[in-house]
Amino acid sequence: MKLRCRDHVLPLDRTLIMGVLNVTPDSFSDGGLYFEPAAAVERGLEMVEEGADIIDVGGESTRPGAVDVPEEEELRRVIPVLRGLAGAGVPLSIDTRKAEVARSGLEAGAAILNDTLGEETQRGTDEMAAESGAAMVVMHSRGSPATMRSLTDYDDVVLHVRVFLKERGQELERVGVAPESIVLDPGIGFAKTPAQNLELLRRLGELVDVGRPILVGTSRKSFIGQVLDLPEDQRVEGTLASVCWAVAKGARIVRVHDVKETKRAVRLTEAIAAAGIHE
Ligand code: HH2
Repeated sequence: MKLRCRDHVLPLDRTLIMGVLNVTPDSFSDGGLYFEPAAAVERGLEMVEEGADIIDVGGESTRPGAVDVPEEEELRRVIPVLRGLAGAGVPLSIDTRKAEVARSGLEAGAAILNDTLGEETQRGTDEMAAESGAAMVVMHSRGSPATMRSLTDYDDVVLHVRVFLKERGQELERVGVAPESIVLDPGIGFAKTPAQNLELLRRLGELVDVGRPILVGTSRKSFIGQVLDLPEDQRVEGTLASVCWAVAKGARIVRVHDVKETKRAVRLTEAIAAAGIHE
């Protein structure tokens, strides 16, 4: 399996690490740290040094309860950072809920659209991916950051997310997105209870079975805090446990803040998975 995103073709026979770069004052974990474009570019380059295969640039927090960011402000945050990282040698991804930000992000050099709208239908980005050759990450969510906490009723969360992702993948192919440019993501923490997040991870194999690469984003999220009773700045070990579990279950891309630590943990997980196969 390969991931095609504009000029880049990334092998998927090993796990890809997507480094999180939030150019926001209020993201739940790194909010405020990289709000200045120069600091954000520096952190992006540092993550590439640490082994990130993709850098995901976002200008609006999606944490439950986050306030909406006007389009001009979101553009002001992300565009200089995408431009500044254009020569970094790895594909850049633009994490946005707005079609106009996605369009400008592509113009500024992004090769991946990270579509976190989920079941919301005001998108308009599918055709952009088809026309530009960008890859598209389709993430499951419901409602908006303001409402998602109350939208957690599912008969069976895994089956629901599976059907949604499968259908979105087919829809993308219908508008002309290449099959090798489509990535599916259960949207850990988006309109899910802590128990539902754990169940999605436990049964991740049912999503892998859809037959497209799966991206998992658990990094420092609150379900880890709930299980371990730890604040956001002490969730690295919990993140690594969840990432290794996801990789063992077949996830091909992991979205994380702690790139260096994740790289080491994932390499060991892969070594275990491959042990004895080639002897
Ligand atoms: N999680 C977050 C944001 N974007 N994109 C994908 N594809 N999958 C995810 O799980 C995902 C995502 C939320 O995490 P973070 O960026 O750290 O926080 P915030 O939204 O507060 O900026």
